[in-house]
Amino acid sequence: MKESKDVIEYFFYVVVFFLCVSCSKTHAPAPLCPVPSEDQMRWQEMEYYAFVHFSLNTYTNQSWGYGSEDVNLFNPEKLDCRQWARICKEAGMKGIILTAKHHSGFCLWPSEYTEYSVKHAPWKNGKGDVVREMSEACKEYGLKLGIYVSPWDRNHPDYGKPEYITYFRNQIKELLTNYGPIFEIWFDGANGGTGYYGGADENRKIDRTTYYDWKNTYKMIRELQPDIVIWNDGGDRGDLRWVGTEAGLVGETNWSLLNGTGEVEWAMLHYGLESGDSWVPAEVNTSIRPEWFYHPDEDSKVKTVPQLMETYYNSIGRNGTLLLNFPIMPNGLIHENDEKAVLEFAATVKASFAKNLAENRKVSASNVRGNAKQFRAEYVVDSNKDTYWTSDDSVTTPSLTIDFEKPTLFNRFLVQEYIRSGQRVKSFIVEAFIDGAWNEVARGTTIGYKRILRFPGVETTKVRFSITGAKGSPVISNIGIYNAPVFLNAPSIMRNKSGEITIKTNDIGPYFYYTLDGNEPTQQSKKYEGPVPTEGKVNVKAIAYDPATDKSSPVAIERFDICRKDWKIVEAEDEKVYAILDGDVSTTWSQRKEKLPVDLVIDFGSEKNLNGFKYHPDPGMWNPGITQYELYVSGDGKKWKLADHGEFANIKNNRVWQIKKFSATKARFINLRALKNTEGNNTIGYAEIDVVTD
Ligand code: FUL
Repeated sequence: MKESKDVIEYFFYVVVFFLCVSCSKTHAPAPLCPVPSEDQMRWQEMEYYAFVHFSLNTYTNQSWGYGSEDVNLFNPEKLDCRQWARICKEAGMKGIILTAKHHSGFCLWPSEYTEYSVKHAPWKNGKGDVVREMSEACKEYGLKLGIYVSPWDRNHPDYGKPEYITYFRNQIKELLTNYGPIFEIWFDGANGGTGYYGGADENRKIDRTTYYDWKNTYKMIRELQPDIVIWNDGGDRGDLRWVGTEAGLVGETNWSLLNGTGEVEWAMLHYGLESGDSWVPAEVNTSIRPEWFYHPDEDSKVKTVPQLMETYYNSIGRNGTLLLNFPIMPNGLIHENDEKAVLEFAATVKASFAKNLAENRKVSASNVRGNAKQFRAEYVVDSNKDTYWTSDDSVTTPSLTIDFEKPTLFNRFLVQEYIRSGQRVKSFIVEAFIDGAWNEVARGTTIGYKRILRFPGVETTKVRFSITGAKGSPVISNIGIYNAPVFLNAPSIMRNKSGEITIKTNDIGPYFYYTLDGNEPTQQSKKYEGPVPTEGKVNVKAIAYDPATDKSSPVAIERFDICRKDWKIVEAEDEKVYAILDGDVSTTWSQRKEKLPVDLVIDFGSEKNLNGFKYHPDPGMWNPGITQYELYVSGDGKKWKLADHGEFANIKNNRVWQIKKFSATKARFINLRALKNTEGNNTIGYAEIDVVTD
């Protein structure tokens, strides 16, 4: 009896064992939390969408409106949101985020709660509504609509008081109720400071961690728009994160994870946090021009295709989305240069990823989870984002081999994790089988939703993708191998203090051709053989040309004002200060004084007709730049007159040339007085100083 019971028990355990084994073979890997929500998934798959910056300060050439600008300035005689939507659609974008209210507080919709809006502007006799026109244009072009609504409001008298929160929520409610589905809401991190504030004209500080009571605001938002994703750089963690720079790149290592509470340091924004307890993926926001709002001086500074491709690889190619901004012109349209650039960019992206050389190729894996069909290696090349290859739980470093069966040339490797199962991969390598051996072609760290590696062209019959570190069994949904067209970068053009022009590039091997008379450079133009001496104002245009491929770069353009040869920095303690006149923004100088203000006095050597000046902050992350300034002029260095004062609004996040114009004045000396800096201390950093003369 006992024996037969033992036998039955034995068989029972055998059956259970086999059941368990076969079950474990067929089960998908358990999700490695945190994982994305459905809203975050939908958003991530959009990959690429637009920002448009348009407000009253479009009419005053400012980066940030102060809140006192006259609503009568707002009269975009050709405003056409359909033009914006058409361009974005043709550029392959999936949505548009509109600055419904920027820091000036001016509302692009006729808000019930303020008089500072389109309803008092001459445009359409106060009957216009840009948000409405944008939402209709998005609908017509099949694009999603997003809303930027600035928490900081430099116009509102109550900003800083609890009453403002009710006002702010009422505005959010209007925007999320009256314009259809909103895919993303954007709360800028710039919060508090000087402003008009209904005439108070003062400095107002708020505690950005508590002032807005984000928790309840989020609750209201999610009730009004259950599918929305929230971007917030200012307080409580939203659904998405800023990447710590507006220059158009996220870290090569990019975890879509952060901790739900606690301080977020810069590195966490840029690289994510491997051990983070919440899914907070990265959105890379950058402008197609240096600045966010339209400035006519930047018409020649629209990013070129190679620059935009660089941004593409550094955002979408690094597990981020790309939010690319168009500044709207005062007439209400996107400038033709921006349209041309983005359409060429779109065509280049299309050409680069036109043919997946791995598609439907033979693939074998070192390990397939439970040897089960539903996890087999071929799923990485089946063009289906819902199927994947994965390994046994015990195998975290498997590899895959893709067999081209004939020599194939490629220079891009794209890989995607099935992120519904969590972000798992910590590192991987790509190898090519050449002359009977595996040779490393490239290596990467994190993958996430999408990772693209670039490298010089390699010809091979077989490619091996090996995961070298992962948090669990890797879950890979897609692999793409491409041979993308390669471009020459537009060269950089600099003029040093003595007036010599230098032209250079990081690409290896090209020649340069240039003109100094405003004509377009070609191979028939002057060939660059070394520094070119120049005097006075010059307009330099240059191209790089590679004889090996017979390809030219886009045209680089720089307009230089008077030569800085005779300029002296008054009371300079050492020669290092002249880094700020050497034409190279990567060489910098800083001065630290007991207290603010901090002066920088320059003697031009002779009288000049000034009508503006230029300041480039230190492009490095930590050296403070000037945020509030006064610019004094003098004929003798003793008697001074204030020529201009104002702010360099957004230089902490976007360290680009700041150009300020003022009424023409004669001067031999200027004093750029720094009243405040980005860090609230007494150190002031400079990369370059220049002037604008008539
Ligand atoms: C920044 C703002 O201060 C800029 O003006 C711009 O709106 C950019 C997208 O965010 O922080």
